[in-house]
Amino acid sequence: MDNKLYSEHIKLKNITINDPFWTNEQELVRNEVIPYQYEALHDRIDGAEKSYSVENFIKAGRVVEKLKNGEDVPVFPADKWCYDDKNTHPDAFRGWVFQDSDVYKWLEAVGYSLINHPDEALEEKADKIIDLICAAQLENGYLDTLYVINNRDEIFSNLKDFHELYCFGHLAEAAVSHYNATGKRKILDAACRFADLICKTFGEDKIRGYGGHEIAEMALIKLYDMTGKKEYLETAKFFIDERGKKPYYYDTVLGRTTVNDNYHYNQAHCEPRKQFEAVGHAVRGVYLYSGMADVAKRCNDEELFNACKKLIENIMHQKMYITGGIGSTVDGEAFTFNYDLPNDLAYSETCASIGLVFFARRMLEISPDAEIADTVERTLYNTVLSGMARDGKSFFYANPLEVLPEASHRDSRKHHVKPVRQKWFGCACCPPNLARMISSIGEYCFTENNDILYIHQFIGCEAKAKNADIEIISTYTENGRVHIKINPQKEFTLAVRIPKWCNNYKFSKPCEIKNSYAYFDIKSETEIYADFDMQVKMIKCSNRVRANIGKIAVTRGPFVYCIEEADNGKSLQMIKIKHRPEFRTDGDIIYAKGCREKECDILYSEWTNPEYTETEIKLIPYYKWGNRGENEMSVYISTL
Ligand code: FUB
Ligand code: ZN
Repeated sequence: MDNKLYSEHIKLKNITINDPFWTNEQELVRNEVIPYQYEALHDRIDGAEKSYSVENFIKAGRVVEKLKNGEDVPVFPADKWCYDDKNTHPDAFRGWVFQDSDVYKWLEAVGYSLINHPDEALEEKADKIIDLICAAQLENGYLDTLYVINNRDEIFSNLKDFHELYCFGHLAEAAVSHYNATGKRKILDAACRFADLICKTFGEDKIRGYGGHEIAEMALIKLYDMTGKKEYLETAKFFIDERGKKPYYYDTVLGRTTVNDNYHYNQAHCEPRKQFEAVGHAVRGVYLYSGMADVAKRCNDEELFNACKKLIENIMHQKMYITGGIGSTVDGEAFTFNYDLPNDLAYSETCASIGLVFFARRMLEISPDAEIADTVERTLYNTVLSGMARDGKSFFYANPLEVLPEASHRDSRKHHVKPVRQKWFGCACCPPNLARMISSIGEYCFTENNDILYIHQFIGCEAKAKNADIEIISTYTENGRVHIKINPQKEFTLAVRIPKWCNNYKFSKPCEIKNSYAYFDIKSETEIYADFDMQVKMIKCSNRVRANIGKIAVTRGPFVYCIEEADNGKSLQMIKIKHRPEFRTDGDIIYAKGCREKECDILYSEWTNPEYTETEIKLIPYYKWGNRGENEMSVYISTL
């Protein structure tokens, strides 16, 4: 790890996306998701689960006003993860303890969207939300509606469960995005005031705690990068270094004298720099690892970077679905053990894949690695996009690789596996996370240092890099073709990722191939055509994954494919694909020769050769599944 080679991503304000595939996704977010979520946050969507988020900010604002006027404010218990409207006093906080974060994520997405596409009306809505948020901030900078409304004496008393540092993290990320978009400081100043309070509260000779749901680490780094205030970096590093030290803070605070809990769920079972296997709640994990990579880079901390490297390798090689999903179990929304990747029970939370992209991009900034960039691609084009319906109006939280609607309805172990996307969720972390990810997709395409510009993702855009103006004209998702125009201000090296899925590629200019990047010396205005052959492939999974023995998955370019009942009839488990079938493509549909095994209702009978009928299997990209009503779906197909 040589700090001279550290890179940065190109910031959103220097990128204009213009891509036949992603522009459409961004427009869906801008025109559908952001307005829809605004309504959801205000509880104005019929039939959707209540959010209460805006209501909580309004209530907290009233409390702050009363406190300023010296009026009495009632105290309500702050003792649950979720406060429903049946058993909650009308003036008390409602919803999940982290409900504020949904507003912040919406605001962050709005910031990115405004950078891409100025919109006065949307900016006005954001300003109104910002006024509500800022009105809910206590004089000392504290800002979390749960405690502001319910019980100000218990602030920071349950860091393990109650998400104050998590909500702070999302506030800070929203603030940076909004400031970058508008130059307005109101929410940024509010976030910095809360950050200052956090820095004053936590540290060596102060409270030696850390958040049960990580994100404050990477959020503090965003504030540090923006303000240069070293306390933000120090506190982010403190949160990482303190985590998992014995005696455990979470035991100490509960007055426990013996270690009677294990904190794998919170990645607090041991010090992060000694963590080499991804464990616990998957979103928390990848948010922590993102913060670790951020700190490793800024502090040139090789030990921390090595832990990050082991963690990402463990994820990519043993704990990630072919779709880029992570977290195999609903129990704790968590990673399980190596090669445990069940298809029908998969949790694979949308947020976890988004967090994996955050982590991967930070790793690329430290050290370019085509496998990590491939992982970003795998994750974005599959699990991230499958989280949102094609009309942008409904969402998946869990992203299974096999669905039988009857099982989802009748087997409680599979209640998390929804056969159709939901309008909204009481715990609505995923939809606004998707909105911020898709709106900021440009930040995942390039990294650069003074000498080398890396193109990791082939998304059509115009970008202002350190040494050049770049234009990418891309039909990558359709036919693997990318046209790169470079107008350099000085000589530099351009490195273009060669996707792992591609066996045959061509570049129109001479280059040196090293570690799956093609390196070009750029001395003057240049155009490069890259052609990546988008062959349809059958992919096998390690035979250590029990669920996939005798099965294959079909991929084309960055897309993983699946079969759905709407195209192939019920009982998808009867469909068998031939060993090396001829594939036929029509747009983004793939057809393959296969057959269907005859169904047998007798539970047990003596074995005979199965009977088959020939059939044509129709496959669609995984991210598009579930857009035609409830039906069976499977990524893996049995081979004949
Ligand atoms: O705890 C906040 C969010 O709720 C997590 O990131 C999600 O996994 C869900 O548990
Ligand atoms: Zn989520």
